[in-house]
Amino acid sequence: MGRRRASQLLAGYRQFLVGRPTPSSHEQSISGSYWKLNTWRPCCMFRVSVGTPQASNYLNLGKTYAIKQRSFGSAATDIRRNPAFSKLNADDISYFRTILGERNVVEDEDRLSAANVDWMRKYQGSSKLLLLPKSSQEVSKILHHCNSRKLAVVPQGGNTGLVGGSVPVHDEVIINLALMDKIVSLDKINGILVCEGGCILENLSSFLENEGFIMPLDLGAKGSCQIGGNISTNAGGLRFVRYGSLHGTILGLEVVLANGTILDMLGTLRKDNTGYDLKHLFIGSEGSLGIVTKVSILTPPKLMSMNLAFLACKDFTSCQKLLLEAKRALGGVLSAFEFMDRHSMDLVLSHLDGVRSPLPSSLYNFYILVETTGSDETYDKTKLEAFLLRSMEEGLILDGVVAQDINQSSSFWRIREGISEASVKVGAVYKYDLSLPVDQFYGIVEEMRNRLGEAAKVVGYGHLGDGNLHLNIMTTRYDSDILAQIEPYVYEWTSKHKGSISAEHGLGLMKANKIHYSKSPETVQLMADIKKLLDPNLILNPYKKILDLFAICN
Ligand code: FAD
Ligand code: 2HG
Ligand code: ZN
Repeated sequence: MGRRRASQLLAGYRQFLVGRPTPSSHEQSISGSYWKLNTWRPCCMFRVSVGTPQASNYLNLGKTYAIKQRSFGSAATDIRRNPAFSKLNADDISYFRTILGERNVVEDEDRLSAANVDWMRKYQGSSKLLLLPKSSQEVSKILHHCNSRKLAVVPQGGNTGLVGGSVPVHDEVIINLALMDKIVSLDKINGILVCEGGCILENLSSFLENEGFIMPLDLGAKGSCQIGGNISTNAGGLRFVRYGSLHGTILGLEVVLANGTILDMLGTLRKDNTGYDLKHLFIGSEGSLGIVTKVSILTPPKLMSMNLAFLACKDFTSCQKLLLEAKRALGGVLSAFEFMDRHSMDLVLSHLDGVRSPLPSSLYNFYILVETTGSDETYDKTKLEAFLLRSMEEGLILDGVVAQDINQSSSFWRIREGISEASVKVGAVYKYDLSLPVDQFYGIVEEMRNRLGEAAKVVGYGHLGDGNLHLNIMTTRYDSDILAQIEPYVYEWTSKHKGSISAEHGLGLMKANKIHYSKSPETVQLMADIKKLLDPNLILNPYKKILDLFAICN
């Protein structure tokens, strides 16, 4: 892009501060500094049919156990029920009623059918019981009972997970923390929030923003996902590039173990080197080691100025160079660097109502969203301007626009955050969430597109700033021939390029038997030993995470 176009773009540029909509006024106020991205609730957005699995195979997991499974998009949808687990009986139900009360022991079919199926409507269980505890003590009593009776359980949060981890495979008892949604405390000097595990992420964000802080994580599912679910999946999301992993921002946890022990690790200290830092075991453990009931989290201060640029690039090399340039030029104010290809844009424009491209004159090969968040309006603006100008002069950016107000910024984010929602509207979607070195990032998308030809729509998007690619492959219905062309190719490719087959979504049911692509046998064995130590009866979220555990332990 020449200097003329660059100056046209920058002429339209101005710093924007947005006011917090209050119940009485939705006016944006220049004196305010509140920023809110879209608040849509993904669970309510759509329902799709997923087709019927047509093939099955037997997966041999070592000498000790053979598990029958059907496989679509890695979904092990027909795993044999572990015969060691008991079946629920009337005495169990009565006991749960005595500790939780009648209302919070749910057997209602409609409520159960919603809790039995995941957000994509791809994984479905047949649980007969949903429990809604109101305190850690109630969770403890439930687990103590389930453990002594060998009743399998599945911890469930907002049920927005994308790997089938949050729904039962068979008749596991569902324990959902939705009623444990209290804020316990906020240290306003240090920004340390303590809350219960069932708090909805967006509610925590709103609470904190009123108090001058923000949550260090933000994701498209914020209106439904729970902080306990975020921690259990070690969710990444849109602010990771700035605030890093939950392994860094979580200061403490309270966790209830399989036998009902309440493990108090709810520290609020930044530094504490007394013994092993066990909370890290539970961050990302996907409900397989314990139920996260309370959380202590370090929250950054809310900063006053935010800018969002929506940029177009001609090729992936330009996107890569732009990332380096953004890190160099924007340094500490860079708060998001998100990426999507033209196929992702096309998908969103075709499937989501009311979405328009901010750069409508052309469909470009690649799009990047660059967000800055800082405390000095003039300084931040100068930095962004210099970055945009230089990048345009170097030809890294073909076209671009900077949001002028909160509506524009919300509409830019809607495109990026709407890709998941659009992907499931096609019919069947095979989702891969890969960590890759940035120079290898887009190679697998092109390879899959060539490999599948007209048979599927292949889109690539994600958190380029973190080296996290979302590869989504869509067809009108699930098909074993398509799957055979995708897997194990994608996993082998990722492993060969020293990537990870799960950057942020976890293994869940989808990748329960794929861990070896990213972890050594010795590492997996130690994980199995830890699981056996903490959950000897394997009641917590069985058949997920590391399917081999099931084999190893039986
Ligand atoms: P659930 O889906 O209910 O559960 C997820 C896992 O955690 C399950 O294994 C479950 O057993 C376990 N679990 C839940 N609560 C607890 C608890 N209290 N204790 C122990 N285990 C528990 N993920 C990202 O990382 N980054 C993103 O940017 C992102 N964007 C998304 C956008 C959309 C539109 C959608 C639908 C999903 C997105 N996700 C993203 C995936 C998902 O939202 C996250 O994994 C989220 O952290 C899951 O939280 P949840 O409360 O819905 O957990
Ligand atoms: C995102 O970054 C989420 O939008 C979802 O992690 C990715 O749906 C997906 O594949
Ligand atoms: Zn993501």
